[in-house]
Amino acid sequence: MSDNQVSDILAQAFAAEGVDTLFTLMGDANMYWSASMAENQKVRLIHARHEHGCVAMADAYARATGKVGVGSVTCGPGYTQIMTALAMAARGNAPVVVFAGDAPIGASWYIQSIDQAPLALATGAHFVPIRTIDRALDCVREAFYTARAERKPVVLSVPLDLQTEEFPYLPDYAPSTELMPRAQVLQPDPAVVEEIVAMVGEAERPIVIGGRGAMWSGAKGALESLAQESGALLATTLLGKGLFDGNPFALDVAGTFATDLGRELFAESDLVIAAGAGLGHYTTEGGYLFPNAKVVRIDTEPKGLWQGLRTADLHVQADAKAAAEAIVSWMKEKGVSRRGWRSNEIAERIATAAENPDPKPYTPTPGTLDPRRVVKELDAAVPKDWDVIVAGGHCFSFAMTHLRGRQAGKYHIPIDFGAIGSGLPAAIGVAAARDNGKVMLIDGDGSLYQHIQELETARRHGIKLLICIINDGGYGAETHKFRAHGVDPIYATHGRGDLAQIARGFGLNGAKVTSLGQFEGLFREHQAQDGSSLWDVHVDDLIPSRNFRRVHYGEA
Ligand SMILES: Cc1ncc(C[n+]2csc(CCOP(=O)(O)OP(=O)(O)O)c2C)c(N)n1
Repeated sequence: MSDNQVSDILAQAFAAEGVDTLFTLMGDANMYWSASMAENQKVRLIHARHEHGCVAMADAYARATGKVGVGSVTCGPGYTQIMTALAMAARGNAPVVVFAGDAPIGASWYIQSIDQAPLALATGAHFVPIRTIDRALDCVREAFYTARAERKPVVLSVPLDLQTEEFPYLPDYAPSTELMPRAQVLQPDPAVVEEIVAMVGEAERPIVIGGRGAMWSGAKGALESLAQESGALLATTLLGKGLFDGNPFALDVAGTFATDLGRELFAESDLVIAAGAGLGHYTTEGGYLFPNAKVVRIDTEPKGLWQGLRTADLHVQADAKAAAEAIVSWMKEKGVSRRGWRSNEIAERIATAAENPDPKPYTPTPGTLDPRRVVKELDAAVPKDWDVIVAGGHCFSFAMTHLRGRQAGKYHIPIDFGAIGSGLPAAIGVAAARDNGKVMLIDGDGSLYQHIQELETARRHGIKLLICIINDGGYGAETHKFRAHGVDPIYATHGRGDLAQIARGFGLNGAKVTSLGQFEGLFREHQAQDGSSLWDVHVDDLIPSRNFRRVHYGEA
């Protein structure tokens, strides 16, 4: 293979950006570059079976590592397949670069040509077209710079005829990392800190919410001290789940997936301090979760209007940890220390709710299981240091409500665009990032079927996954909505099939689970075996989750 063809020089530049893993599906417009990444640059290639998988894997890899995730697709139909994954990465602020081969610019007609830019832009991705060899390396740098600096997906569009030309210059590539402004800790304005301390001094029932930004800033300890000093309870956004696990005053997730107790206490709250948390639609239940609270929002990029909502009464433009520390130190200076919510009684109520977040009794239909008990048993059987990917429709609610005791950053939730189907690709991306065989996917049967072909990818690459499918025999989210509206759920019911057998057909281990008490044994078997395992867990499609009962069935 030559080493000064444009495709080789571009591969060199990608390697200089620190790329060590590439998720690709090859065609005319990206195959030589992909091969050069593997052969000349010694990058690990993971060959997906559908282009959606390439980008969804790169997205999950990026979120799990904090590095830029790189995917690649060929032109035309290879490219149009990735729209959902690009939109997900854009909504989730994932730094991803997609090397998208493009039709030859020198051709009068090409069967696979399509205008790539508007498609990328519509998803929220940035678009960088290479159109001359002179600027090819500048374009790679811009793509990586934008992905890193703006935390978004970038499509680097590279016509196939340019790639096969000789590169006429001495390759001289300065990676985007050399241009990145050094990360700095944004300190809060002391006048704003003073205002917050005055608010804390008057609050009786404050709650501190930590989100993904708080996790990134390492603010856990500082926010726990702030809550301690101000007598506050703690909660997280969905993406921050786990941040305060173990703290006796932590309510788990705020918003749609909150426990009944969490909702009750939020309704009584008179001050919410949110750090690194968007306070969007789901976290605040469209603005109705804490109607009586004054709201302070700490963020490096404050947004007064977000998802159509007024997010806060007072904004602090600062790093979450720095702001929490500054507030606590000013409280000490002023002698402000509050008892607020903090009592043994509240801690006991929180512990009881955590033990059994949804106690409503149901008797499962014979041959099926209560999905709540399934998730709790699974949670107990799988060690807490494992990464867990949660996807699917209705079953997502069970998992997010009943999984406990895992640190923030261990949960991976590929649902930013409200799309099903990305659980398996995301699990492969996380597994590639971790390389430790400690990755579990919890997904629905409908979601799995959308990209079931990636089971073969996992097998072929020797990726060890534990896949637990909450199989309710159809599109549970839809069957429950149909039932709640008096419509026959038959249209969303497909039958449970034999997923264990299908998994075996792909070369994985497969087990059907129709009784409780099996997960510990199955887990030991999984650990002892090579390769991935799929557990097809038959659950009752008649048992609605707590939030579906509330949102769709009108239960109080
Ligand atoms: C890409 C995409 N197609 C369709 C939908 C609509 N949808 C939402 S939930 C759902 C059912 C998912 O079924 P499954 O993964 O088995 O989870 P369950 O709801 O049964 O727990 C569907 C089809 C969607 N959100 N995304």
